[in-house]
Amino acid sequence: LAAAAAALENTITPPVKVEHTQLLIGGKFVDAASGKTFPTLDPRTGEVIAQVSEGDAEDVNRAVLAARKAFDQGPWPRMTAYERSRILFRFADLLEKHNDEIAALETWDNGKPYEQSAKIEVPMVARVFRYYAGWADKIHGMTVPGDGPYHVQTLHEPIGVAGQIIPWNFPLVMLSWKLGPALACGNTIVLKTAEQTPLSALLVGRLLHEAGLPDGVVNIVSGFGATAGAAVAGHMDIDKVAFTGSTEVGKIILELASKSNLKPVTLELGGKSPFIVCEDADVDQAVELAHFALFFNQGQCCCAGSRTFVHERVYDEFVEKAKARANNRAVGDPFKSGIEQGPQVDSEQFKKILKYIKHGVDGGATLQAGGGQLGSKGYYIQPTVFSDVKDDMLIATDEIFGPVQTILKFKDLDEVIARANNSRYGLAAGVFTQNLDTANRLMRALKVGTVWINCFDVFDATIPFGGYKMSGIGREKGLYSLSNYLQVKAVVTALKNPAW
Ligand code: TXE
Repeated sequence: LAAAAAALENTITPPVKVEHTQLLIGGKFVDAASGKTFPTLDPRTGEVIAQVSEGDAEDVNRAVLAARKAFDQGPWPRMTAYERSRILFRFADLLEKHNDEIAALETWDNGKPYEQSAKIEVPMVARVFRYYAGWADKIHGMTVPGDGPYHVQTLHEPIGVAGQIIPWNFPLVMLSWKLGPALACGNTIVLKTAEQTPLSALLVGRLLHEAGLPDGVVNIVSGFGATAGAAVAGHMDIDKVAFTGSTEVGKIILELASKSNLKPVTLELGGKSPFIVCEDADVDQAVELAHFALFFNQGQCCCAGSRTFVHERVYDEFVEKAKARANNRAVGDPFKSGIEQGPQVDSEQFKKILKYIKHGVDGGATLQAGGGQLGSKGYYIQPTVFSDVKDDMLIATDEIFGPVQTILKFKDLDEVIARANNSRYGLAAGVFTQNLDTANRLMRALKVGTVWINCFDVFDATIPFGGYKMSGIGREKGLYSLSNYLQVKAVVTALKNPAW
């Protein structure tokens, strides 16, 4: 750890220039109406990367006007679905062409390892857009056998102007899950990025236009939640809102939607996902997968396997090996090759995580590894492992959203099912077993939106994702997300001569 901390003193210069810092409205980069800007910070140092235009309610209004015009009068919903699909395919090609530049911006703003941005996330974003490009010309209604002398059909129409509010943990991946289906269905969009990570979306916004997207179809407003975000959720002329973020803010979004125009809402919120290691597990493999399930992306995953339940028969061995694995985790400047963990995104998250680590220690859990800041600048946290965690400790009930693994012991399946389900969240679960009956039982009993069996964080564009309980409403990705962005219109035509 001392060597890792010392290495943090030399900050690597990111291999990219920041080109876009203004809002993207009506196909043009423009200043905020107020002229205000806010700094976006490098999580490695806390230093300013760039000043970014700070959108507020007035800018959201401008963006909605542009999106409304593009929807009501522009070519996007009117062109053939095949043309829309070709623009999205061209955009995916441009993402690949600019892969390294986009990845560098993402890492600079967010702190995640560059190799993760460049080899996993930007390629995944291109894949998501290709997936939805493929759907664009396969979205259609049905002919329905009505009861009377009528020809009954359904038209699947775009909803109109979609408002989308995204978080900072996967800025571009979240953008793709939201823009992909909305665009394939022919909607226009006002996207509010997270205030911590505004940069990559602006570059990608330019590429969308280079690919041929008409002006006003995608408008990007950087800014804060209480101003720009609330203006999106409460807007009278936005027809749908999709949000990913905290459960607390998810409730505010629903309220703003209901108090304004009752726009439909999809929410992807927090989690406290169980990762269950059964007695037949190969302990080495289970340790590695549980480690990945929690520590991936600095632990900043809504679906992180943040309650590691381990069967008593393998518990002691598991704890020893989990501790060793955490102590071996490569933490450092995310631009350095071979780094597994960079800094947390900002000082707020950093302080929140340290507060939970203190709760863990004060609450009587056993600190096996880590437990504090790494180095003295930026927002790096030592990979931390707690054992002897009890269900009612705050570290076992709350979303920590950081590199803190909590290990709990269990005796049998009935018990672990009840304890795993005893959470206000229901986003995901991991199950590690070689026993088919155990896997079958757990996959049905767990009240969560995704169960990963002998794997974790598998996120194809094709697989629906979303939560039970307070983890959200609706599903993103896959076929399921298209219905979030479509209206179904029933058309009933009287038949003059029903006989033939
Ligand atoms: O989330 P917020 P924060 C969880 C995680 C994290 C905690 C707080 O536990 O520690 O939330 O993070 C916008 N009206 N997740 O504060 O505030 C905001 O600008 C409209 C889980 O960053 O929910 C940003 O764009 N919008 C999560 C987005 O909401 C508002 C990912 C998310 O920010 C708003 C992130 C308002 N009143 C955090 N207030 C996941 N599910 O992956 C804020 N926003």
